[in-house]
Amino acid sequence: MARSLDRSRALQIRAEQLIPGGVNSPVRAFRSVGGTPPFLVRGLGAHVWDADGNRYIDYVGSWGPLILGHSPPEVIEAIVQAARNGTSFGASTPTEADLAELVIEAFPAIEKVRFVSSGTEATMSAIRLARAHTQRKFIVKFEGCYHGHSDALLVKAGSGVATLGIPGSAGVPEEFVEFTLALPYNDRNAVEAAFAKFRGQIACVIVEPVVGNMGCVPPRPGYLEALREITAREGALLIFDEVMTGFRVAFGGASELYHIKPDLTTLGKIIGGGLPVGAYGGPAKIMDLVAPLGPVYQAGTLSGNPLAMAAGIATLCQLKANRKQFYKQLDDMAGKLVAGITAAAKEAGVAMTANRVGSMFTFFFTDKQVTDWESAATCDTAKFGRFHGAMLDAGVWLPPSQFEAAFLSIAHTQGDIDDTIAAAREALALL
Ligand code: HOZ
Repeated sequence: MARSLDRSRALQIRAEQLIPGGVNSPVRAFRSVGGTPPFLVRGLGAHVWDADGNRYIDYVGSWGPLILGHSPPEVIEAIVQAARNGTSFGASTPTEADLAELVIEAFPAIEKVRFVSSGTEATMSAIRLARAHTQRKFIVKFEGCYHGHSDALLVKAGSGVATLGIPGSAGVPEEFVEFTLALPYNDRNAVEAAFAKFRGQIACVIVEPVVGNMGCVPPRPGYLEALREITAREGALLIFDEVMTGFRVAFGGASELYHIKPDLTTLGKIIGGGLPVGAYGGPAKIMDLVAPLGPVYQAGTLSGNPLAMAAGIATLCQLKANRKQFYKQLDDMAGKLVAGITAAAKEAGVAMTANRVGSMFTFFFTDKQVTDWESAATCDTAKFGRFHGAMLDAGVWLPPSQFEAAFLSIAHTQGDIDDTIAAAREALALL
């Protein structure tokens, strides 16, 4: 039965008069799936509630940060305690080094780390640093990967850009992206060819080691190793954008899972425990090029914000305390969920390909294997939209885009998984 969304509808109408599209980030507008975006007012554990009182099992988790679920008591307590001492100083505070220590311990490739306020800032700053270090101009990114909305990286990007079918962005002059090479993901030969064509000119290769922003797309066996080998051979830096995968696919992110040591790593989402944090890090000899030690400028009033540091520390301490069991449980539960929905699609005769790495996953409405943007783009997005709407009606909150990954948290129970599979069975039967 369809839910009442009267309050959300009224809130959307008001917001649209004040905020472009009524949203502060485009995918939230539900443009590609249709329907009224429910306005959320509360989250607890694996569940969220909208302004009309409808409850949903949440598989967005704030787009990844909420690996512990909503409002975990330890994190909330840490935020409240920090807030009592002041919310921002624009000066150094002791907890910045505490979070830095946790990050450095988890990522052996990082000797020094700089905190910023978003993933966009992290990737933009890492690119600047790579260019300064190598004294080269070109950068390589991959089609369907999304590294935030800075000018140089908005080329053939995933996430909202792919969702809305925007090829790049108005307002970005061609000249600003003339040094950005966008290549197909999972294709070693394309990278070799680019390095052959632009020999000695490519500063870095930036990659989501497991893509989350065209939906979840894992690397082919040997692909990340190839990127490592080629960049090392050619004197370019390899940047792993682990904003989504860091502390998600393993405690030490994709670098740990695939045993690769990138030169620079960007982080976000989980390290902020639900508050706005990004980070970039790498060897001291490269990081020390950043001001005030070196000539690469990057700054921010809210960088290293004490509330965000507190939330991040509380979250990472939870993950670290029981990491083996924690990631195994996430993997098992996500495996059951994906297997159940895949079986339901088969029963219903719906062409669907599920991709999963640990607790990030996507149900692609296509009969093709999804390994890159070309294959992701074969999806029947209209069918996905109908599935998404039916799941919402049944109380399941999935990302409102075919080209975004879903996330499971440690708060999801077997009951949540069973209810989600049952909802999917009904939704798929209706397609
Ligand atoms: N582009 C974000 C996920 N990849 C969505 C951010 C948001 O709407 O909060």
